[in-house]
Amino acid sequence: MPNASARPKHGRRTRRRRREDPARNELVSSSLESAQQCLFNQDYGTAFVHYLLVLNLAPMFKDFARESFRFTLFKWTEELDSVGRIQDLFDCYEQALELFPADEVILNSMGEHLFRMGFRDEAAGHFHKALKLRPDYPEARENFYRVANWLVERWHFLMLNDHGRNRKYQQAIQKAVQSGCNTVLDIGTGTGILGMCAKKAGAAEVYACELSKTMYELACEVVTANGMDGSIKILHMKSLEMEVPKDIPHRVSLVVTETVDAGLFGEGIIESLIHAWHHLLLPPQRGENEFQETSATGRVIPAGATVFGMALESLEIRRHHRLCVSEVGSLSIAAAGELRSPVSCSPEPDDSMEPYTTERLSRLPGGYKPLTEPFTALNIDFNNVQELEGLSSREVQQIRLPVTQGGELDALAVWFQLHLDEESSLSTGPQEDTCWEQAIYPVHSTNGFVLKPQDELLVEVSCRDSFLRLCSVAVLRDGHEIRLDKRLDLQDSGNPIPNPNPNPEAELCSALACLQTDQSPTKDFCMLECSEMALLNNSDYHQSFCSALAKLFSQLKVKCQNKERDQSGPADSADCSDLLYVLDVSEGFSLLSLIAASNGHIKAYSSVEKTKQQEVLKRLARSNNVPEQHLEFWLNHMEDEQGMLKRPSREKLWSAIMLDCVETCGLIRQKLMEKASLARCLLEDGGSIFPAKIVVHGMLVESDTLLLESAVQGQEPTLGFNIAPFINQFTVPVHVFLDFSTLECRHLSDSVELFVLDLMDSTANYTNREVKVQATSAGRLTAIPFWYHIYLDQEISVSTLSQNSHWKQAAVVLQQPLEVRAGDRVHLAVKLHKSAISISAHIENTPGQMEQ
Ligand code: 44T
Repeated sequence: MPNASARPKHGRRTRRRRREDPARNELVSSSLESAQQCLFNQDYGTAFVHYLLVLNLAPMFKDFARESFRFTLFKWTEELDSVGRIQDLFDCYEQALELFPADEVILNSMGEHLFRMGFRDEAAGHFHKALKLRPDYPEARENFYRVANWLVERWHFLMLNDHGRNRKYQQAIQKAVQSGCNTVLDIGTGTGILGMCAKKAGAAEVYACELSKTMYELACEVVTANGMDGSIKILHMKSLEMEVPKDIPHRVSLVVTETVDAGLFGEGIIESLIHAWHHLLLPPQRGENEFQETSATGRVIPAGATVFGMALESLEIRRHHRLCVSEVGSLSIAAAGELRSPVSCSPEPDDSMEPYTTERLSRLPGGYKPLTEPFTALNIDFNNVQELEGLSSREVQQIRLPVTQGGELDALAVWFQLHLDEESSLSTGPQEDTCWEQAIYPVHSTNGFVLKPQDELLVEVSCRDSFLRLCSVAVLRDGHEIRLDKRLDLQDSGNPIPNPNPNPEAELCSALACLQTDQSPTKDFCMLECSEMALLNNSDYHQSFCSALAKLFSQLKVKCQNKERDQSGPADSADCSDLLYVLDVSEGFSLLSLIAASNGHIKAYSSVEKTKQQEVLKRLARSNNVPEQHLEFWLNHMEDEQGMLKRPSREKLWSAIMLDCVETCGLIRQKLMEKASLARCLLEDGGSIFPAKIVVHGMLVESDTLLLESAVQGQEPTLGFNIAPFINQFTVPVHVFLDFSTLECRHLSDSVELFVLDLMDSTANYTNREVKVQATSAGRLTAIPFWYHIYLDQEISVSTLSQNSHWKQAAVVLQQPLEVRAGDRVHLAVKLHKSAISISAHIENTPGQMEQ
């Protein structure tokens, strides 16, 4: 036997590898073959596993197999998605990204899944990465803009542009550090600004934590760019998970934070501070007279807050939170039962309900009427852990408020003063010249009850699940207490509140419907989004549909009768006694299918998905004499959503298809044109899709507000720090959810037609259009707000700008403002990519003017 152990090691290794190679190669090639075969057989799961094996064993095939691998991944994850195997789906993406970490298509697609699942922050991160890899990748760009708009990121621009706020925080931090607080933790650091203030003020140790991945990465970039990467330790975690000494070596003497939302507690500041006092902060200063070294005690900036409230009347709030009409289109909706917006702080706890929504009262369309003076709802000391802990168990506080002006009680509005220290505070009040929104606690059930100046309003203030809750419970009038929170009580007490639906027949139907489904009308309610509620209250919209549908049906009837008359009746000819088929593919809750069906002789398909909402539609069908079999729920019959627009049965074609073309936020719905061309193929001769056409209108404006919300403005560094270029990467060119009627801006032109989307004729569409607009006054052109005229047919249209619209508006904000003089002709290059609009502007006859 030769001396085996004396053999050189590398020789052994080489030989072993050589011996393994054929087997490995064989495995690779047979797996590749299997992958392709499975792909051909549409067995995507197995194909995916084979590809994983191949590409892990033989990375040199990556370029060759990239396209098929992506295709397999997308098909397989689509399947996993449809059967709810979400964890598996994300595992597949993780594995794919391990193989192709810089593949922008995979990153973008994973972002889309994340977004759909509600992980917006992570989704934004993926779209952002995809865009960084390929800045001209339009899909990722469109996705990123949509997500960036969804995130609360806009606040960061507002905050960083709010010089008053920045300076006050800086001064308070500086004072604290100079008085001896030399170890600092910034909770929810965002861009890192407060942590950097502490460092600049001379703090020896600064820590910061941030739970959002996107913001954490941004903070790291900013801190590095400002030369502080060695001196501020940033952690990607929620402060509640932090421990001493694992995450920070010892307790700190100062916590700085601005984790507050419009309702003060919505970002969890109470839990964060209770946890910080127990685990991260040095003990608080004891008595006032007792001297303790500042560096040995802990404190918090802000030191506390005072919360204010006020009752108000606002039609805008009302129409988003309760039903204000008794008829929608041709339908009586008394039998609908109780419909509620998902915002309520009723005494019965319900997880799905937000206790408040937010509005900037100064920009509320139609304004608001204060019904009481502002009152103090709560005082809280952030430096007193017992007080923080006691908040949830505090007794419900009842406040009696004299009504100062008569009106309908629509909401309680809340704002606060944030006391940074003994000297300095910030206010989020509606009168202040600040950008902050107020919290709105809508009132659901006043049944048209009107407050009078001699009344007193009874408001309950409490704190549950660390949310501040305000509830108007009763009105005191002439020594009587009239409850506002319980409808049954109201009826029992025989109080004077009128019934808004004095239709006994409909009431009876409603009662019957409730009996049949064994539901009590007071306990069981159907939840609608605020925008769905506003849609129901939008009479013009439904009336327009009613007229357009009736017109179409009578045209089709005439056409059919003509045909019947002309043809001498072979079996396949039109039979006018046949039902017409109508499909409503609106997103969310829609009554359009029922409105169509109420025309008689129509079979309508609704896309309403939620069981409770379907029940409402069924009840309404019954009470409006629509035969049960004439209303179907499309998605109940569908295995996969892909088949969405397939016709109901082979021999029937759709007479009308209703598409939901504009999102509440003011943007054209994604994939609208694809849906429209699919829908066109499914129409019977003479049938129509609604809308037939959309005309985009816009206007040139100067608006500083829009600039402040879109990017950190000016060349000046923020508090001396270089932050703007980093956060401004998240700038989006299109602003959404605007109220153009109350936007502070100067109009620089009349409104103009920007674009036409013909949904009935795709050949008439273009993706680029040059529009010339005459400036009517001089100013800085900063933005072009836009809205839509939705043409149901050639004559009937609805505008998304109308007063009772459930839509908001959007605006393109130019990267560089353009100085215009009255009379200038401004050229707008309007582009539509998929459903995203972009606009650039330049002035005619001024050579050298840069395009935006
Ligand atoms: N609110 C301004 C500031 N976070 C933004 O991920 C202030 C709004 C404002 N990170 C009225 C008045 C004002 N641990 O990036 C976010 C968020 C992060 C945390 C780690 C935690 N426990 C948290 C909690 C939140 O902090 C950042 C800021 S919170 C967003 C508020 C005059 N309306």
